[in-house]
Amino acid sequence: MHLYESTLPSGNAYKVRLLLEQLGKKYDTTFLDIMADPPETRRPEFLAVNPNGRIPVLVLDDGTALPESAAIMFYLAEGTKYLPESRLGRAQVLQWLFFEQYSHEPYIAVYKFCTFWAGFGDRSEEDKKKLKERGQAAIDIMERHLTGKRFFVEDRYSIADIALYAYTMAAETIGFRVDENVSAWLKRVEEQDGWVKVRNDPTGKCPL
Ligand SMILES: N[C@@H](CCC(=O)N[C@@H](CS)C(=O)NCC(=O)O)C(=O)O
Repeated sequence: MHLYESTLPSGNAYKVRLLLEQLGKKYDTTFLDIMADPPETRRPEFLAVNPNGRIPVLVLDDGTALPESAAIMFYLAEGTKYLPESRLGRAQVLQWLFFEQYSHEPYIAVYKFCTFWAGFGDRSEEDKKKLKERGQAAIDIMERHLTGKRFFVEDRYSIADIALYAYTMAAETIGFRVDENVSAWLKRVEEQDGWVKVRNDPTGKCPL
């Protein structure tokens, strides 16, 4: 398998890398510079792999290119302990994968990207406030859900936890409030077999 990811440590690519490591899968990596002009993700060679011009993309051994971190994780986790077997458990994993993509990542990932690399220069104060409020709302929903629970679905570690962990682990550093349940859950994820840290930032701008 071949993973396309970025030279900057992308949380979306981290989800896939963390799962690949926990599964003990072998894979090669191509790193693309998303800050280049034009970004390497928007050049014809890569658009032929993913017309949506975004990493991560996992190219399977038969040559099929699979983009979207949630779809890649769902594919890799099938038949493993990282995806529940029950119909409801699988649907609840999808529930949190969709939550992450619609109500969490668009705020917290963007806030992280602006904080460390892109700056907030071309965004209004109102826009910045909206990112902060909506990101915090997502973390607060996670905090309430985790009351009395160790993990998000069926109280066992799954790709729902990986999806939510990838950017939540940066939340406190970039100024979001992280309360007791989420904080304890972050540590629990880090104790899982095969857990690997997010890649270091080659530009040195992100301290995580
Ligand atoms: N929904 C996608 C989002 C992927 C995404 O936003 N990737 C960013 C890096 S984290 C990217 O490729 N940016 C470069 C570009 O847009 O050209 C996923 O979960 O995989």
